[in-house]
Amino acid sequence: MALLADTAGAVVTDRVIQSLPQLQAATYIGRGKVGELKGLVSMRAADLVIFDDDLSPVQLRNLEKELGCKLVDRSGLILDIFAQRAKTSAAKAQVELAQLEYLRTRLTRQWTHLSRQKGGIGTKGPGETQIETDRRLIRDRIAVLKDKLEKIDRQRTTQRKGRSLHTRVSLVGYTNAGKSTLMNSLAGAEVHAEDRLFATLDATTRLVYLARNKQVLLSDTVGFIRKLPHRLIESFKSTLDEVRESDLLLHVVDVTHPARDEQIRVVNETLEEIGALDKPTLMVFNKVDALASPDELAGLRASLPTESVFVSASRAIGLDHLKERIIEVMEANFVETEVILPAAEGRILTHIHSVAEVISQEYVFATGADGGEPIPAVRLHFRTAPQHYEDLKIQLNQLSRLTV
Ligand SMILES: Nc1nc2c(ncn2[C@@H]2O[C@H](COP(=O)(O)OP(=O)(O)OP(=O)(O)O)[C@@H](O)[C@H]2O)c(=O)[nH]1
Ligand SMILES: [Mg+2]
Repeated sequence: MALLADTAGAVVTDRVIQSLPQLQAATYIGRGKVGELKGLVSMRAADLVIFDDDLSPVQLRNLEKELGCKLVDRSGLILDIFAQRAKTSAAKAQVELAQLEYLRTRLTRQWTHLSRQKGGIGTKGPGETQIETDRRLIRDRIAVLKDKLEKIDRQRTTQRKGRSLHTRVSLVGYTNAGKSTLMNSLAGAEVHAEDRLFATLDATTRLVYLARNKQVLLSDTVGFIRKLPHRLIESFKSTLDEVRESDLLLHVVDVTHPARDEQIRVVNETLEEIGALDKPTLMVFNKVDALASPDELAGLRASLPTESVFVSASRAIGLDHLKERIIEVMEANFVETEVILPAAEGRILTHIHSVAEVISQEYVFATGADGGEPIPAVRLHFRTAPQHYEDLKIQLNQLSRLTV
């Protein structure tokens, strides 16, 4: 929460915590706490009170009135940060849509004062008319944004289809875990990374060389956070499609974070929510350089699942091992096959060599199904990714069948 506030540009002066057996419907926190908070607000001359939970419009209104300063709840704050950080037109549209959806449920708040003043009960006062006008404007704007996002969505789907022959890997993880830094180290890319939350809002995709003839498309995505507003997840659908359609996820964890385990849980819950929990996933524990001692790393290695990978994205430690693990996972579902091709089919032969791992290649003479003279041919035994195999099968089916 403190990091979120800092990211939004606020300076935190005090923190107030209350454990209540039951929430107060009117003010969320108890009466005594409201008084205490009010005292702090005036003593510090605070401009803003932030709640680490979502408040109802009524609670927001009541508390704002009592405290005499601006109030933001957790969703409101996260939306604000997203709005500040959105750079591309897609991210901006996604954030604005989420903001309007948030505002729509809270519209009454701004106008109650006016409507009570100018219009009596049962009469249609100017305040109420204003609300209706605003509602209509918001509805229209939401329709425009949804339309725009649908277009972007279609474009991105086409772009992704064009890349479908590559194995696709997505970086996922809690915000600030080091996803963009890892992307930069692996791809030699210049993706924006910083010690603030939600540095990345848009998916960026780069080609990463793992080994000779082995490359994947790696995508960096928006970070997850505890209690991520639901409407944000929905409006970022197109960015998150990248995750949903990946062949492999790299779940990046800040190993030094005190709430590490909770962050892992939150990420898994969010993955479940977007329907990507069943993807093959490698756990990547990042920032090992910042651990207190080598003993701590040894302890972690022993306590975490053996297939976990430990890296330092910023110091480029453990990246070779990570690449090997990615190759292993990729190759686990490779298809192995043998074909006989006319030696004259140079184009297909070259293609196979570029997308597959050739186990053996032998020059033979082969005859077609219709008999006839044997022709020079090549017998190839190779392994390749399922998507390449499907693509090759289509090309090979156009040739006549040869036997030796
Ligand atoms: N010590 C240390 N710091 C790291 C490492 N990797 C990343 N960081 C720092 O962690 C902070 C966050 O890094 P980012 O790469 O922006 O994190 P992210 O996961 O992309 O964050 P969001 O885009 O906000 O979700 C930055 O200050 C990085 O310099 C690492 O291996 N070691
Ligand atoms: Mg990032």
